[in-house]
Amino acid sequence: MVKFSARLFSVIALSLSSLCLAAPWRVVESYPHPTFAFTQGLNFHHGFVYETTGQYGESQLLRYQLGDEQPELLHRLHRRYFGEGSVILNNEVIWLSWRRGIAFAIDTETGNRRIAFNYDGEGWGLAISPDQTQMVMSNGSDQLQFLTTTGDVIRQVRVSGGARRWDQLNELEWVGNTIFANRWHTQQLLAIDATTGQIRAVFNFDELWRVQAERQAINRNMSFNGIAYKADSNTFLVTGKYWNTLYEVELEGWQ
Ligand SMILES: [Ca+2]
Repeated sequence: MVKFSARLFSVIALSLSSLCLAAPWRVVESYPHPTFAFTQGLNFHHGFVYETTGQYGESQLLRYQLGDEQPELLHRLHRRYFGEGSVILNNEVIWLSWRRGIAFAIDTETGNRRIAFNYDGEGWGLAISPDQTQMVMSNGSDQLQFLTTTGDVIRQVRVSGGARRWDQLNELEWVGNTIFANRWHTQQLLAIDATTGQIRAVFNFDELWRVQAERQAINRNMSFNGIAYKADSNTFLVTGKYWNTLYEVELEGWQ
């Protein structure tokens, strides 16, 4: 494990035109992250990270423990599918396939695959409610769609806060009545009221992106993405596409 420099413990201030939603975060630990992983879905379950990745021909379901250098490959999608976000439901990983409209279910023991359900439009991020009765899906817009666990649409909410448009919603995580959302091509993490869609807090992770840019030959597609709740410590795991580091962070001011 890599010990972290003290400068990242500083609070990051973000000025928003009409809002004061910037919220503090700090790194408490850092771990290796596979640099071949175009991170789309990040989950933490029974001591393991379950990560789904994207790109045609490179979409994989990985499993590893914090600190592991070599992830276990549970499943690889055919090259016609572009993997996206995922959740864990019972003993399966439910995994979106971007524009294909298919949510796959991968058995975490056998790696076997079946079709869980079909969806309309694009599938980007996915999260499951704490009571495991509903899912929420993003599609790259500023809308969040709530689904039953079998894929039926329950309702749709527009994410809002101030005058600006909060589109490009990507990877998701659901904690209590808050939905956390990455935004594609930004280093922002939003904390959103699950009932109303109102943004409660914005965490700006530009500082982590700069650290990664010093460690790796980083480019614009290596966006901050991936958020998983670690309930035992009330912390969050975050990373970015192709980053070599997975960070464990504390988030404040979102409840
Ligand atoms: Ca997640």
